[in-house]
Amino acid sequence: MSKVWINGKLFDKDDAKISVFDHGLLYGDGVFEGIRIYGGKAFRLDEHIERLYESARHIALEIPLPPERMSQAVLDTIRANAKIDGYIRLVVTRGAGTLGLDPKRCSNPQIIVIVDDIALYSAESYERGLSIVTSSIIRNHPNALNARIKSLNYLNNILAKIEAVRAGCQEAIMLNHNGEVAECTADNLFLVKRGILRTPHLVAGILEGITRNAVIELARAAQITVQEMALTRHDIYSADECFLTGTAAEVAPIVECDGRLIGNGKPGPITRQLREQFHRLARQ
Ligand code: PXG
Repeated sequence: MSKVWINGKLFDKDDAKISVFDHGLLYGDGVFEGIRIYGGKAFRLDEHIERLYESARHIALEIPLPPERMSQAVLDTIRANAKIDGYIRLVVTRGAGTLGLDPKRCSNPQIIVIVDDIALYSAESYERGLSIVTSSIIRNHPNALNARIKSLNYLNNILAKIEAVRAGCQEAIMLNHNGEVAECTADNLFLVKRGILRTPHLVAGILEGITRNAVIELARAAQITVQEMALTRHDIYSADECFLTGTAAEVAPIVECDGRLIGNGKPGPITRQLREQFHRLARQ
C-alpha cells in the first residue's frame, strides 16, 4: 500500500487522515504543488519548493518547516514508495481551526506529501492533438485570488473544466478580465506564428508554470524567438501551431479551438521539437 507523509510521519494510504476542522477543507485555505517523478528523481524540485513557499507567503501561511527539510520530505516519500515514474502532490493546509474564516484560529498547518501514479492524456491525444474550447469562466482577477498562488481553491478552474468536459474536450482556454488569453485550467498555453513562440505574459494573470519556464529555456537554447505578450483568441485561431504545457501534460499539441482548426489541424514541427526536447530534459 502506498505511503503518505504527514507532518514528519509516514502512514499507510488508508490511515492518512486530517481533521474535518482543517481550513484547507473548510475554506480551501492552503497551497499545493504537483511535481513529476522521472527515473526516481523529482523534476525541478527546487523550483516547485520555491513556488510553494512563495504561494504560502502570499496567503500569510507560515510553513513550519524550512525549505530544505520540505525537499527532504519529498525525497523520503519517493523512496518509501519506491516510485520510479509518478506524481507527487505536496499540500500545506492552514490547519484545524474554529468555524469562521480567521486563520489566526488555526493551530498548526498540516504538511502532506502524497506519491501516486500520474494520470496522463492518451498516446492518441499526443499523436493527433487536442481539441479545446474557450470557457465562459474567466481566470481570477489578479486582485482577487491571484493566479500566481497555487492555492487549494481551484473552483474557478474547475468551473472551466466542467465546461470543457461538457463540450467533449479535455481542456479549456480561460481568458482574463480583459478578454485576453490567460491559460488552461491546469496548463499554460503557447502558440507559434511564423516561427516565433508566443505565450501570455505573467501579468495576464496566470500561474508561472515550471514546465512553461523549462519550455521557454529550451526554445531560446534552440534559437527560437520567444515573446511573452498579450494574446487574444484571434491569435489562437490564426496561429500556425498551438500547445499547452504542464506537469501532467508535459507538452501537448492543440489542433482545434472553438471548432476552428489550428494551422493544418495536425501537431506542428516546433511543437514536436519542443516536446522531444522536454522529454530529453526530464529524463536526463
Ligand atoms: N496553470 C495552472 C492553473 C495550473 O494549475 C499549470 C498552469 C502548469 O504549471 P506547471 O508548474 O505544472 O508546469 C498548472 C499546474 C493536478 C495538477 O493534479 C495540476 C497542476 C499540475 C499538476 C497536477 O490537478 N497544475
